[in-house]
Amino acid sequence: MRSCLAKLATAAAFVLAAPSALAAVPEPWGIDLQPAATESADRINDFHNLLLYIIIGVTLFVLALLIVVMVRFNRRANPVPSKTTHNTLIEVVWTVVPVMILVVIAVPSFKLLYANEKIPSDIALTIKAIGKQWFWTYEYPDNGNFTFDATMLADDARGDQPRLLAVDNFMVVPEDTKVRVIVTASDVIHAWAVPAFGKKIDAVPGRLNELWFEARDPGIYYGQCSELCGANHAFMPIGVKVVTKEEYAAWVAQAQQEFGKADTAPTSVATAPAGSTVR
Ligand SMILES: [Cu+2]
Repeated sequence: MRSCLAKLATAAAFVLAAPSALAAVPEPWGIDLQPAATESADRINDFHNLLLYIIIGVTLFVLALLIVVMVRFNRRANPVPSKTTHNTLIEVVWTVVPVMILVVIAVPSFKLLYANEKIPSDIALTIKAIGKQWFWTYEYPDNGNFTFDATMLADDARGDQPRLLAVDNFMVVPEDTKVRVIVTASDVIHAWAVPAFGKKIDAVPGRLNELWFEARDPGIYYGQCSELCGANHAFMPIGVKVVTKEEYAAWVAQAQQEFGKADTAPTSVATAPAGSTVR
């Protein structure tokens, strides 16, 4: 009992000592994308901005045409309309120009897709995320194969964490490390998504999907289940805590003590090992 309390104290100390700066959360009245925490998210933000410039140009051009038509060709200004129905040059132009715009969009789009989807060969850490109704289970096969659940904390228990995003256990990863997340589900389709990482992938029962990220800065990054999965879909947030490599090693040592092995993962309250979340 005493050692159990000591473990809890260690865990609490770790949580309190860890960087408390919220690195990426939705903000009231926020209109832009969350600040990027990975190179993938940088590229997505850049592509988003490119599209924004293009769409502003197209919209202003169409607006200008509309104004010209309304001013110069209204009934009063132009009482006798032209009977022209075809103009080969303008028809070629309004076909070719949009095609060229689409090509300008397509090239960086395909490059971005490839860069984001291709799993790098020098992955340093693999974590498995399993979507369940309605929480996430994480397994750390590279660090002794421990496993734990991450459930949402209710309003009276969330402390400083944001509402509906607060979790009892963070998925902890080291900074500047290429992490692969293998994503699956045990009941229905969920989706693992963290906007600041620029990552989102479906969690499909009986199937392994994978994504990767390399977070630059320590901090806490939140996401949500992004596939409608049932009544409590809105209440299975994803909390990722990025820490320094030393802090990660300390967390692993403590997590190996605190959490059960993935191979004997509890499926019911009766077999839940000490320290795991009982529900
Ligand atoms: Cu879900």
